[in-house]
Amino acid sequence: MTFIAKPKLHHPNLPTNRLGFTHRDYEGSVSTLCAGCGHDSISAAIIQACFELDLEPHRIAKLSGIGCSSKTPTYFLGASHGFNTVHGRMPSVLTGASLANRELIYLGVSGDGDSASIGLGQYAHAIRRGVNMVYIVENNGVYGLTKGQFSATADRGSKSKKGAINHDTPIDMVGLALLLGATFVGRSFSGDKDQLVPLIKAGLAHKGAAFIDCISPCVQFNNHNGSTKSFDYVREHNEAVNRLDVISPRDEITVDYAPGQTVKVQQHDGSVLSLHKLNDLYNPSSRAQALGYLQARQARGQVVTGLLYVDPNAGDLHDAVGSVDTPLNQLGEAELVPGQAALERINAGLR
Ligand SMILES: Cc1ncc(C[n+]2csc(CCOP(=O)(O)OP(=O)(O)O)c2C)c(N)n1
Ligand code: SF4
Ligand SMILES: [Mg+2]
Repeated sequence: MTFIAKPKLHHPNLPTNRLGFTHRDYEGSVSTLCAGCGHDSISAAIIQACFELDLEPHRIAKLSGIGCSSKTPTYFLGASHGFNTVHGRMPSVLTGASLANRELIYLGVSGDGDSASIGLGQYAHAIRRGVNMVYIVENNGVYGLTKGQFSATADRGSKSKKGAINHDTPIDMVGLALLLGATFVGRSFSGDKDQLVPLIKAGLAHKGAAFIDCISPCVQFNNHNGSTKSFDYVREHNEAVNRLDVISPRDEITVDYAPGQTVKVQQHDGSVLSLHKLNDLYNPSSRAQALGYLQARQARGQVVTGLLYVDPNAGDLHDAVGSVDTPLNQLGEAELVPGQAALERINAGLR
């Protein structure tokens, strides 16, 4: 059994958002993942982010590949569009869907195996093309679904549950996203909802390729001594660069941050990203500094979390290819079959 339907009954006075939806309207089926799996916490954060942003569930399309992480879209946004692709192929299916209908909000959910192993090429091209999406990797360093083999993000020297040592160099998805041109790059930890929820909200408000690497311990195969993706390891080595809130412009803005500690970034949809800098030297608007900071902290054994880089004026794939605003399935015959004269003009332009 892959899912269990949730009982319809719920408390009559659940809080509602501006659309009149409760939290339950953003949930999916009952999770069948192992109790304590980090992926379930990420699902809860996605539900909370969409509830708080007052998103209409039918405007969201959630896409994933194969893995425990890629199963999770069944457990949130039950009233949204969903597509479970072949292993590692989520990015190209999402790219196609986005080109066909730019009115939907695209959420790609994947695993470290799905995106850093078999799907590495797919991941790279979706990011470098600036597909307008939030791409979340639920990163546990193993193939959880197929019994805990090391994935390509497993740290060198980390130990499997059976005691094997990983000798390969890990792929840092965050460093790679920066190199590939992602215009929003963040990292968080499944056990840190206070950081993760605003990060997802900010990613959803961003126009362009937003990438979030979320360390998500696998309680079955990667939560033991010697693992660098366990709850204890990440808690001990976490270095948060900033704290952020996403403030919708419809809300009265009541910010109580001390002067000089806040960077406000206007997003394309009008929402404001407010960064509270814990480290005065950290500047999330510099790609080069983000890369240097990551590597310097990594050399000290620290896992940097927070919003590492954002370009608030980023464009996306639609801008680059000049695609039509109207979803393709709403175009009429006149637009789809422009006739002989138009064909001749195109052919002449290619000669
Ligand atoms: C083409 C193909 N190759 C291999 C598999 C077997 N397989 C299923 S899930 C998976 C790895 C999943 O790992 P990850 O994406 O990290 O997800 P997790 O289970 O750790 O959340 C593999 C190798 C498959 N389903 N399809
Ligand atoms: S095997 Fe690991 S990743 Fe899969 S559901 Fe269990 S704890 Fe989560
Ligand atoms: Mg994994």
